[in-house]
Amino acid sequence: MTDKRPVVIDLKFAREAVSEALKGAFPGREVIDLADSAHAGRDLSEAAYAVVWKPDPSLFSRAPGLKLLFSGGAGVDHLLSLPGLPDLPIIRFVDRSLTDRMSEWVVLNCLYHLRNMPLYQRQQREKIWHEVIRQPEACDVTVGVMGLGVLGLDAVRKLKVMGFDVVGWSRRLKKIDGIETFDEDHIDDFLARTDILVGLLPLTAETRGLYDSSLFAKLRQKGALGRPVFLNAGRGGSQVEADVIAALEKGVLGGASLDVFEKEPLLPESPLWNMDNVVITPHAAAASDVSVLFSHVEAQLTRYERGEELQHVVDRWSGY
Ligand code: NDP
Ligand code: OXD
Repeated sequence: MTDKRPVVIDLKFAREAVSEALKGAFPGREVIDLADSAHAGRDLSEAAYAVVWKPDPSLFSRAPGLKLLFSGGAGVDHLLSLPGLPDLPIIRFVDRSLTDRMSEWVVLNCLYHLRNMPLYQRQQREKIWHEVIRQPEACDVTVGVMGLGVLGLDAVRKLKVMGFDVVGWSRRLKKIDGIETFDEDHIDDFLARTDILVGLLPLTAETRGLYDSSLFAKLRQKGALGRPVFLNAGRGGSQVEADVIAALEKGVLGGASLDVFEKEPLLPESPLWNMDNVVITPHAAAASDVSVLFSHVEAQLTRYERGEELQHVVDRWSGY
């Protein structure tokens, strides 16, 4: 195959970022950006490829000739849940800078809770000068990372460099130097070791609602931090938010950092906003760099049109 067939863009990202990144992207190929009003009602029957983030499902009936679908992010739950999704290869976004940013978020938030920052922030607001005497070291604290894929593997290595004791959990057992790992059948052993739980799982039928009261109750109590802490930057659908709130209120959890929520944006009435020991970021742990995304898509299209094997193809059966 040698022809450069058109690519449709349906990315619910910041408009300026997409428009800027489209300048010079996909040389020699027609680009149909559905956010551009000039393309409203446009015939998409010639389009062969689509780059999407939370697309309008009508895309699939409007563009029946699609051959490949590219996710604008690492996660693909936004696509797999869509009605009328055709049975095409889905390629997800895997990128060094996205991975680095996620690890920054994870390390930052682990350190934030380790170093009593929620308390010091409150003291700062109240002009209180009081040093916490009991200060555990990173090596006294076990960080348990759920999900040892592209993001989890990078995060565990960087947490280790910071001195944390690190354990990891994934569906299939992984072998990682210096890190104790557990498979899906040994989740309770993993949780019993964990002081700071880090969620980096995709949202699938198996991971939906996984972070609930019964899971929080299995985390190590009376560890070096006193009470366990919960971090989630995977997907909000994996957390039962009412249970997160209850666990924080009852002291089963000593703190949390959440980048993802059951419903985004987080509703103004959520008690999470006002909890001193909770850090909230607006699904911003590791946003896609749109220029890099388009370069990744171009690289995969070159492979495809040369008849080479595609990379980062989603396993539809597993859901990630
Ligand atoms: P990968 O597909 O590379 O890794 C997924 C990991 O989760 C694998 O280790 C996999 O196990 C594990 N896993 C999946 N299902 C289960 C299960 N049922 N039980 C146990 N382990 C399971 O994904 P990435 O690391 O690239 O990304 C993870 C998620 O992070 C994305 O799907 C997305 O939802 C989220 N994300 C969030 C961002 C943000 O800004 N907040 C940015 C980017 C991504 P195994 O290794 O055995 O297959
Ligand atoms: C992603 C995200 O999946 O930003 O890449 O959530």
